[in-house]
Amino acid sequence: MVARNYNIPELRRLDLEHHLPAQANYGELVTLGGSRIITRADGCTIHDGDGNAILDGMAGLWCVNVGYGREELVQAATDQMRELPFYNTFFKTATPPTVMLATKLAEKLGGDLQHVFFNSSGSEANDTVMRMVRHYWNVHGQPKRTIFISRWNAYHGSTMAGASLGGMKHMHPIGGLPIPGVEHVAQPYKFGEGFNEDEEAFGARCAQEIEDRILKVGPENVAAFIGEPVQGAGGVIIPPKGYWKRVEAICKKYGILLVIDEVICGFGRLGSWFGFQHFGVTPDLVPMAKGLSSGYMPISAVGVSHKIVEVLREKGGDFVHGYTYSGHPVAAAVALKNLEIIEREGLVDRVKTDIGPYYAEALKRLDDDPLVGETRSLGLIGAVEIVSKKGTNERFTGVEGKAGPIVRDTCIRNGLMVRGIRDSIVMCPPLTISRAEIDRMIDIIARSLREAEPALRALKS
Ligand code: PXG
Repeated sequence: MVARNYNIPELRRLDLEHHLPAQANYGELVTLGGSRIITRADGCTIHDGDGNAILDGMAGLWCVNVGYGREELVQAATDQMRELPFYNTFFKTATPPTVMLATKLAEKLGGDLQHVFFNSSGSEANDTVMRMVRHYWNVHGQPKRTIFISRWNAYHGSTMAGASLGGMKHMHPIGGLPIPGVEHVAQPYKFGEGFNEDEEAFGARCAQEIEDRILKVGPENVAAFIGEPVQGAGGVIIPPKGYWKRVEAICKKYGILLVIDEVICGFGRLGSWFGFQHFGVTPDLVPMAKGLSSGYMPISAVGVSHKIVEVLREKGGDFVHGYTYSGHPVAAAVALKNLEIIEREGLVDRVKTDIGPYYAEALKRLDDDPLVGETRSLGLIGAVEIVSKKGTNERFTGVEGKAGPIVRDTCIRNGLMVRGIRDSIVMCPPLTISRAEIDRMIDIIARSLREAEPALRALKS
């Protein structure tokens, strides 16, 4: 494709003038003179309007699993738009791609997870979860079961329900959140909160906090526990061995539904179709988005167990919930084709047996860096913790939060897109990334750490 010629300075001016981007500091944007304009992408590389080619270590926003520039996805969208660009699923109607996608997802989810509700975003999926779970308990004769237990630093979206379920403290004041009925407990963040503890003991302690909270609020009031297999936006928090099995057992013990948010971990990221399969647990509901369409179209879904659907069928009446774009046929057609690509190219297995292990080895090259406290990864999601004192988890300012963005900005200047999360940088590249690209990623991070060191050391004063 021939690159279009944009007037970038004018776009940046208009961006400032008219566009309010997501999760931004609008004052800071004015100082910066507007957003970075990304104009095109191919493979694992994005291109900005200033002519920079940037290796996309974040797969867009944790989502472009099959990489950019997939003509097949363009074709799937075009064909579907020609045949039927839109129809809803409200009035006892469905469209072929919607039904076929639900069937495909049921196959991949396996077991009792045989039903699928569609939405357009991960946040909407979690709103659906909240309403469906509370409705289920209500019609199932246990109306007091309304409380959701979640973790601090979890990310479940940006809507009123999504951000409430999430445990990002800085998000809560915006809009007066959390809404009632959400309890937050410890995250299984060993490097940050269990540094000197035995791994399994730390995992057990975090799981115990869930049980303690259930007992505190009364098991008869608890509807569900929700968690990401690996917390993504929270900083790639990989739970200790045994943690998820313990959480599942606690949920079972008190008859609480287990919701596993696969918005980031689903579709191969951890080397399995879903993160819950990697950790060997069985959820009752599974919100998913992002990698479902590799970000080519906005679409999300909630996998729902048959046990829940049986109750809804028997006693649920009208489930008065849904979105105009629930099961959008073009989005569904693109998602179907995306899943076909993931299957045909064996991307899930590639992450598990080839590129995931390669990534883990490559990250270890950073372990000796004086600024690196820990590198960790699972499949193709990883983090580098930045510390002020080697061998500890001490941070540059003495408090959390400043180092990640400094190193991130340096990485971007050096041609690598990463996320800076508090005092870490995280990487979540497309599942198609090559070994050479991973090597380049690690080289850029190593170089950026050196370049950022003076700015980091200056933080201390
Ligand atoms: N659940 C999880 C686990 C997510 O990571 C959502 C739900 C919400 O999805 P939508 O499509 O409504 O955004 C997400 C989204 C970040 C960042 O700062 C992460 C997400 C979204 C925006 C920014 O890394 N994850």
